[in-house]
Amino acid sequence: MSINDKKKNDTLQADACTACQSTAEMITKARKDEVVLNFDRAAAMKACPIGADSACCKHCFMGPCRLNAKDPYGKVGVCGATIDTIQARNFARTVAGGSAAHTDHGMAMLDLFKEVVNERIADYRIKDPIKLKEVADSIGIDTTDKTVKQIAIDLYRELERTYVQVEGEIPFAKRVPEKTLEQWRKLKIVPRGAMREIMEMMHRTTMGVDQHYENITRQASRTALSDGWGGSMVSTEISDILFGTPAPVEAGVNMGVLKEDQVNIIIHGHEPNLFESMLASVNSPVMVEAAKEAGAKGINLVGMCCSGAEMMSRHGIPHAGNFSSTEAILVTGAVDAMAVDIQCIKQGLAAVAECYDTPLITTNPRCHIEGATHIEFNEHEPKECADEIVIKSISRFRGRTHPVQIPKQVNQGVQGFSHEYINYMLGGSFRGGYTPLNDNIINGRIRGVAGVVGCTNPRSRQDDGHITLVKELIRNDVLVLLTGCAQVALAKAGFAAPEAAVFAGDGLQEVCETVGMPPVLGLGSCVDNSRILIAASEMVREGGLGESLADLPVAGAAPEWMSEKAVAIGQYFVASGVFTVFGTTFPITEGTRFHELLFDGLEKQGLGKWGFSKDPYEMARMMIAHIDKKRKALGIDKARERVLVGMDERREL
Ligand code: NFS
Ligand code: SF4
Repeated sequence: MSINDKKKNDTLQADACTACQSTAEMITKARKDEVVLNFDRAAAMKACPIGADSACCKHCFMGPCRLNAKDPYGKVGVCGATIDTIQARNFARTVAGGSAAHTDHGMAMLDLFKEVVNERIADYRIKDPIKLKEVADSIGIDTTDKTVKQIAIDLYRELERTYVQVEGEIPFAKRVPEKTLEQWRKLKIVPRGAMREIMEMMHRTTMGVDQHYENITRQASRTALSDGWGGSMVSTEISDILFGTPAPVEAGVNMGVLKEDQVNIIIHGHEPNLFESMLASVNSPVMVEAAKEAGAKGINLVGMCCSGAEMMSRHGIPHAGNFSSTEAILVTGAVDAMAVDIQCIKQGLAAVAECYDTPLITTNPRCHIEGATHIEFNEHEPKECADEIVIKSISRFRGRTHPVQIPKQVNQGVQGFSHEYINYMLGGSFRGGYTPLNDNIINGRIRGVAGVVGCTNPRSRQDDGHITLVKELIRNDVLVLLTGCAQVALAKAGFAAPEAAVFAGDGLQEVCETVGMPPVLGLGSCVDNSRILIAASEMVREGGLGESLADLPVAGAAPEWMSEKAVAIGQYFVASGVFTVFGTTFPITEGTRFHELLFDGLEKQGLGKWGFSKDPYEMARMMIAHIDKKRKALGIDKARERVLVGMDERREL
């Protein structure tokens, strides 16, 4: 970008870019420092309108072909492909890309698990043997009289099928409520193995293969389900087994978690193993001593994005911010190293890191970045890489030349609500049944449950969509489950604190106050969206709320999404039976048959459906209307009226 363009962008107020005060402070500083950030690049890069409508195809080179979204049926591609084929193929490939990311991450976790079980890695061990047994039991592995190691070996072998199985159903299909699974079987969308589904998806969307949008979408569902009930779920369950199942823990969030007088290291990415090893390394006496010698009071390890959300949920590690803030935080001048692994890592980080002499370190063989230092993380010798990152950060601290300006905000809150804990907290026994949650829904104190997830996107004001939507939902007694960047957005806005229950409607507030929980529950990273699927399945199994996932008074949303992974998540929620509403943008041409299928037709097949609105209030309205529709179908709409009248009467007294 030229300096002139940049000056033009400077007129864009920082506050218009973000609802996060610390990020706004850093945008302003960046402009003074003449450093270009993601927000500036978004303003300079007008989104391609044809791509935004998903009306173009470059799957072969008779094209690339552009159709006209204003007259969608007025034209076809050189091969004759219609707007519906083109959109369905684009959508399906997005799902395949997102699913590949989650399942490859999950498979890496399973590889790690195998090495730990076979005692080839000394640095990690099975931390939660109870969860190990539960997961094994849940997919029909006989665990009686078996040692932890035997169960672990059996579990490894079974879960490997999630990826490599050629025929049959993935192991976690056993967790799907029967009626939902029946529907999937009827539609032939029960996933075999993720590799097979993704491969077939890529094949079918290449030039001249599947040219019926309904058939393409069916395979997109199957592929997405191999992520949600496959790769992502394996990732969550194995990470819990290896590193511990989260339980509520207090954590500080926002840029103020950086410390001026300490060596600050940021870990940003998605796999917990790098982060776990960094934790060991920064606490080792040798490293702490070295930091002190360099004049630091200590070493401060903080997270960003999804692995940060996971570590915050599991161990209470401080979290510095979500996706849109990863460049802005470098502008503090206080970051002595940023180490990254995979996913959501902007290449733009390299240029910003260079401006502040912050070492940017890539660690995963899958993700190198031009201009960054690559120190490969080997889980057999994790200390090597982790220690080197710490040493680099200490030397950056010693030689700090840039003035340091750290925004002051830190928001304390409670994180770490695994589905196991949600049930326990609401009055059940840890790892028991879901009766209390169901009871509170049936009696109307809780109207329904919403999962609000996904990214931030510089195409909409950072955090604003998340906060506005969630405020509306809790005000209307909808219990909100959060993951990833959404979880961090709400934590920064103060909603992870139990005191935030005052923003909830009367019924939800009463439940929150009784148990001492915040009105929004943070579950961890994006792969931990699988916890929402498990919680929803438990609700069905518990009884009283219908027989399939599609019967539940629940809804999902990703108000500020940007990643292919978000579309994969959306499609596995939809295919699981959940109404899922996206904000910011949606790659589709309205008024087409494909649009009709996603936003209506899928529901008629017994699945969920998509919704879209740029307005978070409208998103909330759509979700609440859906929840009420489901309550009515279940015959529990009257109960809620009674509870609310009861609360008013109590007030009067
Ligand atoms: Ni999930 Fe989005 Fe990335 Fe995490 Fe954040 S941007 S799709 S929330 S860090 S994966
Ligand atoms: Fe054009 Fe068809 Fe080739 Fe796509 S596959 S680029 S629509 S000719």
